Amino acid sequence: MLVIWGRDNSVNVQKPLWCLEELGLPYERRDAGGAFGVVDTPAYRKLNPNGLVPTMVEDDGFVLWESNAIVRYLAAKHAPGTLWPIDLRVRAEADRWMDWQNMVYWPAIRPVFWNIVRTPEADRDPAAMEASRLQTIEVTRMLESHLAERAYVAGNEFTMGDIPIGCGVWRWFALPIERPAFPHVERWFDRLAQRPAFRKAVMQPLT
Ligand SMILES: N[C@@H](CCC(=O)N[C@@H](CS)C(=O)NCC(=O)O)C(=O)O
Repeated sequence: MLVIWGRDNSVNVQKPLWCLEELGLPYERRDAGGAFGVVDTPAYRKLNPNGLVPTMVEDDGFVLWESNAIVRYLAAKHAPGTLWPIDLRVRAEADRWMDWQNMVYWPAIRPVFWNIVRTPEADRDPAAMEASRLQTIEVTRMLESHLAERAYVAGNEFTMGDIPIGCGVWRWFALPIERPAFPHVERWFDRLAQRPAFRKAVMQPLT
């Protein structure tokens, strides 16, 4: 059976888990990372030299790491025409927002998320938290204007492009922080929240 290594509270692990739930494929998730350790063992490093989660291992031993690469692979293999757009320009749009989540959105929100969720109150850095909150608002304006004209990030259908940023925006809405209204992002998020796969893999209390 396909195996996903990684703790289920990780934003990057939740991406392939959500994808697999959408696809209805059987898989086994094995705890690794954070308090579970594992990622520094020689056996794990052989699978993933980064010592990070997630790592996917297929039945025949094929190994893949990098969360967005795993989502792309699974979508291309199992869902061409739906999660994996066939039209090159639609697929490029999905790809773009996947990369944007990794390179722009997650670096913006990570400090405030990490301080609130993973750092004891006495050790938090209020200046870094505030800078991160403001930076997340700034970058979310891009998503807001993009979603003003389409239902999902790559057009009017749900695709793999919605998966990484959906995982990120769940954290934004779940954090106890002040946020301006982003009506288009909220409407898009409400659509995602109607998907059982998203609720199961992602919309869980932040830990
Ligand atoms: N670019 C990598 C980043 C992976 C990553 O940073 N994973 C974090 C969890 S979100 C991790 O493994 N942290 C160390 C740990 O959990 O022990 C990806 O998208 O897969």
